[in-house]
Amino acid sequence: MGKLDNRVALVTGAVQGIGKAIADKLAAEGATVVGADIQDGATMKVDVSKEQDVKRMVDDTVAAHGRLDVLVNDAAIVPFTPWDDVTFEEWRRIMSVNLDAVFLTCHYAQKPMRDVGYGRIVNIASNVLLAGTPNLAHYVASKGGVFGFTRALAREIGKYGITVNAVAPGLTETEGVLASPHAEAFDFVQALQCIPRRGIAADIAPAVAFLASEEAGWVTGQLLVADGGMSHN
Ligand code: 4PL
Repeated sequence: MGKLDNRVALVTGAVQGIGKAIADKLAAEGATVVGADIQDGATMKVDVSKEQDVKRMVDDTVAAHGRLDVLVNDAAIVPFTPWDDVTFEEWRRIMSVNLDAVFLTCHYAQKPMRDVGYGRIVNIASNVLLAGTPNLAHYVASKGGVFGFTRALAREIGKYGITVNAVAPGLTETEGVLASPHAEAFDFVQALQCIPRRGIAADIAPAVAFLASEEAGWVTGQLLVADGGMSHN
């Protein structure tokens, strides 16, 4: 008996990192998981910043599985650029993938959820929206937007049985992070945490699974920070 038995879940950014751990965890809890990604290896190949791709992703999920209970927005770009080197083009690209995509997926996914009066939306933010971490200004802005949108949408669609929450991971040891300049930040970040070790993707997935479950129905519009206590000051 899993907490997501008979549920259909759509996870974006599911091929690697935190998104893969989330897809695996939801499947372990009994869900049928559709993993969407722009990279090879996904159930569905999707550019979440493209409206037609997102519409097709939701339509195909409902056509294949008859319903859509859970949407997890994990797909994102994690840049590392001092803020005055951020070009407007780079700014727009981050906003497009990290924030516009959350609007698009919610826009299309809420329809089948609303039709049955049930849904769980979990948006992956980041604890940088609390800390204002340097070299990530555009990413911080996009994640602040994700949380703001989460709050507003929760207010508007709660009456249809849909909850909308965000999870804020801290720095997490993933393929993407290890291949980036953020890999240099682990010692510094670890010193700020209550729990002194590196965060891994499997630390984040259970928080998502809880918010995606039926029993979390009284929790909506919230930010669940899963960062080893870094943001607890
Ligand atoms: C604490 O989400 O949460 C670096 C890079 N450091 O992307 C993040 C921290 C990064 C973070 C993040």
